[in-house]
Amino acid sequence: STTVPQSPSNAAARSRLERPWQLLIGGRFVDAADGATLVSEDPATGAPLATVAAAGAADVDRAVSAARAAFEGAAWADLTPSARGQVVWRIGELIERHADELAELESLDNGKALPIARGIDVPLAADIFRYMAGWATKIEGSTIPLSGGGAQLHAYTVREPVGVVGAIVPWNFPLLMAAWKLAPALAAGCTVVLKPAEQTPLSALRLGELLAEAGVPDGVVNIVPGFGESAGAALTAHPGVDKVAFTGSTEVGRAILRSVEPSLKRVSLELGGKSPNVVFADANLEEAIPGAAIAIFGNSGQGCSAGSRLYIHRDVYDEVVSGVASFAASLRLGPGLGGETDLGPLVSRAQWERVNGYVEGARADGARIVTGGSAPGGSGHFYAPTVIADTTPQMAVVREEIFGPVVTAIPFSTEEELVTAANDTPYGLAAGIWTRDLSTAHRVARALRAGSVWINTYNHYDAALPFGGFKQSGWGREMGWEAIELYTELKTVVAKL
Ligand code: TXE
Repeated sequence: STTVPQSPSNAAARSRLERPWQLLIGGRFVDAADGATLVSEDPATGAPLATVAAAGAADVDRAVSAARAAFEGAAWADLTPSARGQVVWRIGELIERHADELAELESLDNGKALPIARGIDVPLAADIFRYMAGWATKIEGSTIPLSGGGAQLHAYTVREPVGVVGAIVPWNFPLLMAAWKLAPALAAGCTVVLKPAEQTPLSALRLGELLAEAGVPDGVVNIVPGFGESAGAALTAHPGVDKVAFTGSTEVGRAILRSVEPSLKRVSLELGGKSPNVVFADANLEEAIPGAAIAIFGNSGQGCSAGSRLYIHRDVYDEVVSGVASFAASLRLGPGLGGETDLGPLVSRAQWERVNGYVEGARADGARIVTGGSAPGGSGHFYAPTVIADTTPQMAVVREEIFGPVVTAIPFSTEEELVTAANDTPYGLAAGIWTRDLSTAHRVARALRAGSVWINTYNHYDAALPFGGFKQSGWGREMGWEAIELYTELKTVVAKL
């Protein structure tokens, strides 16, 4: 149907959808000051799913004040690191306890297949809280021997929370992207104003309802769904925000840098990608072919590290292209909660238009559509997984991030030619290498300019692994210890004894 959203089978998710969705400010759920709302839709049907309070500048201002008061208040600042770590751990436990409900809300709101939400998004979100909980007690400084001043001086460093964090997240992994920011920020002792994407605010708001039970004091986490140009821009420009943590498009990343120019607040950016995935002639094709297909078609291609440029050695080019194309054709498109679904719809009509525009552009430029390249029909924002061949390096489909289930298959002959082509991009988020040769694997891993390189696997994420981009893919690394560095300031203390 084009008018009725899918209905969750999980009773908690079903009943949650019957209650209003409001902003979380200072521990209370409230409407927007001007009463504004936005409508979140079910991408599988295009039907309205939920009406959600939409924050404006006044609401963001209230949320930042609440976060500032909480940052300075004893309830949070005076917690021992151990107690803070336990709060962060309990958030992970609560996510796990509510996993079925959160997964259904995520699948409905974003469109992704329920097994993906239940098997990837939700467990990884729980895991980052557990992982970061452990760091809360290990945020140490050092004592530093000095060259000048002799034995009369004692010098040391301490790591302190950066303060109020403005976190802005996208719609492709809504709960997980919120978790990647909340978990290290809270472990470090910061307070947060989180702005979910306007397309997918539900899972973050549901998480917000669980925070008090985990022991998060009022105002430590505030959640302000709203549009980018209003709520998002108000948050990045707000003088009460000490640090902006953003995941989204490179274009908005640039806008954020312009908006923080007067205040020079801290910024971390996780932006777009156009990641090369390389199949050498000696690769185990039984693994490389499905691996390359899942690397791009997983989450309907809506992943920043999607393996969107598939470089294949000429000796195995035809075999790999036809293998990836048949894998694509075998994927079952359907609604997220549909049961038999491998690939859900794209998140929105706007995203569908963007993806289709790239494919039509490639067709007009003379590229060959091996499979896909169209809507499979029916309502919802479905797009068939697509393989494109016979491209040239200058085509937009090779150069720009598509963020849909579209891969360009490009042949190469020598390793040198491959490395040059793979690095010929303004992005540098991730890369994949499929080979049985250890030396080739590590030599190419070293030569590729990318923040993550996967060998004989792809898109392997773990809370312990730093993730982020070279070049225009961003600033900073999320996850691992490096994420704690993003949410702390280092203070140097020198004392004359
Ligand atoms: O992203 P936006 P969009 C890429 C991908 C996709 C394209 C467009 O290529 O096709 O971006 O997607 C908020 N100040 N990625 O338009 O606009 C916005 O409300 C402050 C890659 O949806 O960047 C949302 O919360 N915030 C990416 C978030 O930014 C602003 C994931 C992301 O939206 C703002 C998503 C502003 N001026 C898209 N304007 C990845 N790296 O994974 C928007 N926002």
